Amino acid sequence: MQRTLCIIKPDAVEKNLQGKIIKIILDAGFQILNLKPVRLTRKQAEKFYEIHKDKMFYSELVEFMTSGSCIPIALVKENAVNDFRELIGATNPAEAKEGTIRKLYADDKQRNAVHGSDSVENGIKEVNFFFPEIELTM
Ligand code: IDP
Ligand code: MG
Repeated sequence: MQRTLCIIKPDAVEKNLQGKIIKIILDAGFQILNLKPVRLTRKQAEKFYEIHKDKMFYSELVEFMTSGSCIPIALVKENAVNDFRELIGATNPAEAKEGTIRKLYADDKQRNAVHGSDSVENGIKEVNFFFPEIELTM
């Protein structure tokens, strides 16, 4: 079993898509370990996306991720990391496959509805970032 972190991003929460997105995730066989609506502080968003700090889009990304509430969700499933990346689709919705969450609900490359961890190691790290208590119970 693997863990992966989903975040329903502010664009999707603003459009009230959280129910539809969570249904897709559950129908795909993921189990929710925990979820909580949060308004990220600038510090949290900067830290979470630290890996992108040298990219052109970094400050805009931090701006976007702190612009409204988002919903981090700790997920578990066999092969969770790759399966969730498949389920969300490409970063740019214009390149995302039919039926993926980003194809269905993303506005553009930045406002792309959901986050998904990109490796097993980051899945564990990112789940712990929002849900440190999970480490103690699993
Ligand atoms: P990912 O979310 O598909 O893993 P990353 O390359 O890790 O994509 O980028 C993290 C997030 O930064 C993206 O989901 C998106 O919100 C934003 N982003 C990525 N590339 C661009 C861009 O070229 N312009 C604006 N925002 C971007
Ligand atoms: Mg990424």
